[in-house]
Amino acid sequence: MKKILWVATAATVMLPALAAGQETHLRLVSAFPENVFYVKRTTDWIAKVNQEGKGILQISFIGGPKAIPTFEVGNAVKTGVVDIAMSTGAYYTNLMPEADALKLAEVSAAEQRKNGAYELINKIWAEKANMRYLARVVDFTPFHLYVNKKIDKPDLTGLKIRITPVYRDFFQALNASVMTTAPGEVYTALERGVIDGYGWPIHLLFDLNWQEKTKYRVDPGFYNAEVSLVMNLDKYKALPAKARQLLDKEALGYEQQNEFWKSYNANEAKRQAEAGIQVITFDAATNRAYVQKANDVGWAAAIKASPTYGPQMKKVLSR
Ligand code: 173
Repeated sequence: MKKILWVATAATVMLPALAAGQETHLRLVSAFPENVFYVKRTTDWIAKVNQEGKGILQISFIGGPKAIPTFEVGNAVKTGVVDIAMSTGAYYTNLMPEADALKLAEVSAAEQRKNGAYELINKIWAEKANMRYLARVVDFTPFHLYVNKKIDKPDLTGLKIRITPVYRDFFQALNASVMTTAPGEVYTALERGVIDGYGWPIHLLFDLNWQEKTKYRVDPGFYNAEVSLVMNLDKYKALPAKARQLLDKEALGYEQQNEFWKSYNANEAKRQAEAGIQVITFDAATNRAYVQKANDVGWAAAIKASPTYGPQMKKVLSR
């Protein structure tokens, strides 16, 4: 009797412990500052994953660039210091130049899943950065040049512009002098007059208070801002099947929200106008040539940096 009781007690105590042992815990960082809207969207997504993943998969948000500096996030994922990052490829070109080519995509993330681009990206990301590319969570979003000095043609001679790898070749082709910084350093650089402008998407100026220090936005925009979830490949491969299936499904679900950006971006442009940011634009032919130049310079740089994969990426990412 005594023995039976002991066995029963042990079973009740042990079962939940065993179940908990099956639960996978992953750590996620953001390469963007914590007050940027991308982080709110991602922590909302994490909450959903954790709700649906009880006993299977739980994700913890570790923090933004204060936890891991923006340009070190890629390496932290590659080496497994963290499991997942929400980042743009431009922040981890130190691992592979191909990372920055996702900005050149003219086909949506949904189309990339169908036309072989997603497989190609995963092949390259695995080979060069030990990463699994989970999902693209920003799409349909142009980048713009923002300036504090009026220009009447696309010539940035004499202007110092804050960049990341996204804008480097294009702005240099427009004769800018350039300076690379993480987003977290842009406000101070503007305030101190260290820069005359910067590259950034159409959205999220207000999250960082840059509207206070920004006079003009140059239209049209160019490229297609990319922000994605990337994961340490060893960690991904080692996931229990149930956890991996759930993660894949939830990441796809997040990516499928990308239509959201269309209306959000329209509203952000309106907010900028209301905040007094004026639009600089050129005649139709100059505008066309400006966007064409961005694309030509972008692909030329991507192909030069990656003679093998650059052309393959161009084939599946452009129209
Ligand atoms: O920091 C940047 O300007 C940048 O490269 C970027 C890329 C994607 C989304 C937002 C910013």
